[in-house]
Amino acid sequence: MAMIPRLFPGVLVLLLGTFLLAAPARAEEFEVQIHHTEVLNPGISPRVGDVLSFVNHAEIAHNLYLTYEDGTVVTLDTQPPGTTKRAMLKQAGHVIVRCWIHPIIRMEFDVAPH
Ligand SMILES: [Cu+2]
Repeated sequence: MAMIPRLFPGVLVLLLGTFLLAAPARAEEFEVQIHHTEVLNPGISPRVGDVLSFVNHAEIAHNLYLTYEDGTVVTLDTQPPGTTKRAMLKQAGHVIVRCWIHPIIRMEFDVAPH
């Protein structure tokens, strides 16, 4: 009977260790600022599952879209001044961010596998 209390903490530590090893890496969020004619690339190195939050610092609306390497396009819809749009990165590989309204806007980065 006295063995059970002594074993119990050990089992808990084992369970906790298994849980920590099995837990997926936490997703990160990267902030990207948009101005009138450019998206400021902060030199991000995101992974699949991470989130990019685009903050519109311009006094004009933008409508950003992401193009993945396989041609998949994700549109973030119209983004009025002062608003933030978030995009969760779905695929590894090269991604290009452009604006439907202002073709001069362009930002590129690579997404690492999770
Ligand atoms: Cu724009």
